Amino acid sequence: MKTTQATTRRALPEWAALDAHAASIGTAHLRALFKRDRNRAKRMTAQAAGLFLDYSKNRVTAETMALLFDLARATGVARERDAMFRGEAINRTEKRAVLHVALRNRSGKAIKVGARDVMPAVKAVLAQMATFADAVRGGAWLGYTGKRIRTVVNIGIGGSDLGPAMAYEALKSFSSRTVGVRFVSNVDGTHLAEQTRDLDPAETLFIIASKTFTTQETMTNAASARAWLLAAMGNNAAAVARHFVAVSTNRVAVRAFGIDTRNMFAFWDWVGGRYSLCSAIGLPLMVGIGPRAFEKLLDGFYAMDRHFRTAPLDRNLPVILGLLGAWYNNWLGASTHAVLPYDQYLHRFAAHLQQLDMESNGKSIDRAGRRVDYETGPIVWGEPGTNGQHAFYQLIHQGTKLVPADLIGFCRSCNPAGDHHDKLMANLFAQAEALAFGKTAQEVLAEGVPPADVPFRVFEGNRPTNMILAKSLTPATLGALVALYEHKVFVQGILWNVYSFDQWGVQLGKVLAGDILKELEAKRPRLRHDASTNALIHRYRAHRKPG
Ligand code: G6Q
Repeated sequence: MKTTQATTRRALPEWAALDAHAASIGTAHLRALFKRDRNRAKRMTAQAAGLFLDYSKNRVTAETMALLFDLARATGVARERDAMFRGEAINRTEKRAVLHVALRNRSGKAIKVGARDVMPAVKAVLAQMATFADAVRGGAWLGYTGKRIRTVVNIGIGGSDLGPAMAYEALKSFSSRTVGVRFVSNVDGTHLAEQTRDLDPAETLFIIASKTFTTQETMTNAASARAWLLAAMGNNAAAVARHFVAVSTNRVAVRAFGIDTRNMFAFWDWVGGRYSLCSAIGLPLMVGIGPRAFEKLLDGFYAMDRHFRTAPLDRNLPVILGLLGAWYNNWLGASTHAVLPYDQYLHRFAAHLQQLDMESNGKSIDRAGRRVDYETGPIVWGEPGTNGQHAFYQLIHQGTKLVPADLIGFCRSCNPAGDHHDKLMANLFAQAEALAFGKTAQEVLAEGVPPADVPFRVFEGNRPTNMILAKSLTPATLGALVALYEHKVFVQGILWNVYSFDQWGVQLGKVLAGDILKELEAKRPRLRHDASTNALIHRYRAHRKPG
């Protein structure tokens, strides 16, 4: 493979400068940093697309940031970003362009893959989605027996599930309460069974969402859903066309399933699964919130795209977050990154980011095909506040591990009731403050705590957080927020010199599962696995029948 980045990252003088800097500042306490620089809280902020970022509670100085921006320049972050927006085939291991930005390009300008402008096709699919969503929401789309559709069930997995499932939950306050949307992803039959057990097939419509239309989980669930429908429709195959639509790039397989290809919503190989929320993969979300709100979501994505493309590096939110993440990951020894939204509607946000980040940058081979000798993507996780505070925050406050965290909050609640929101926000601000500044032994003693108990009550502090604040959780805000993280992941992929847009690591397990499935189904299989796998398969075969 042609190498674009011949120098290893460690050999860059800008990397070495950060090594030296980390040795000197690594242990500096946020208490001291705030004391030393009275303008810090004002200076270390940036905003774009309705999002305000306060990054002052990070273990960095102005010099750290300057060195990090030098690294961004040295690794060509701006150059690579521009190549993505130009439609170059930057996904080199799969020889594809990476153009999720075209899906929300609201500029009216062309975006080309090769010589072809992709915008007419993007707009045509969005229009087709809007017509369909309006028909389902308005009751014009009827089931086979003439009943209105009351529930849409999206069947997909990974990128064809997590984005729309997260966003539907996030934007529930904007959603129709007459047409519900559910999501089925797991090949575990329990998922489909539980999501359909209280539904009337005559009022249910399935969206089969699969880029390839070959994914084992999705095709298995789709076949069972079809059987469930047909059992209620007297096995009349003609019912399928009124109860199934498809989102896919594979027209032949969609037709073979029995779906009318007029009810197929296309997308393209330059849309990666985990970056596909703004494509037809967003169809269940559009049914839920309606085409107008979906457009606002696209506006939010676009506003952040424009910011990422045009803002100087030192005021560029995705660049700042990407660099801070790298600072902890590569120089301060942190191996995880927590995302803690203070909004119940964002309860699936971390799950979406987990795929976005870990599937993109969970790589150990650099763009020249060498094993990296530095850390790459972190373990991403999180839960909404305040729930997490009563569970795992203990470790963040007083454990031995450094856990940098993003805290996300909204000034207005979607459900204002009494003083709930002030209490929620008080917790958000309090956590950031406590994590950063902690509580010293003297402060604990001054509270009258017996000296023997003091060590247990001390909070070291110096736990870094980014605070992201927005006015309220709207479709536009959500779009900006997701785009912020998408571009952060992009920036980090460049810093670490890995290909962020492939996911070969998913392959091996898929192939082995296919082989083992045959062995589970065979009468007398000859197992040739390792001793442990063979024994487990035997055990399962012996015990799978009840009785
Ligand atoms: C995402 C990955 C992966 C993919 C699923 C579903 O970036 O490529 O999560 O989305 O494996 O694939 P299909 O859409 O082809 O069913």
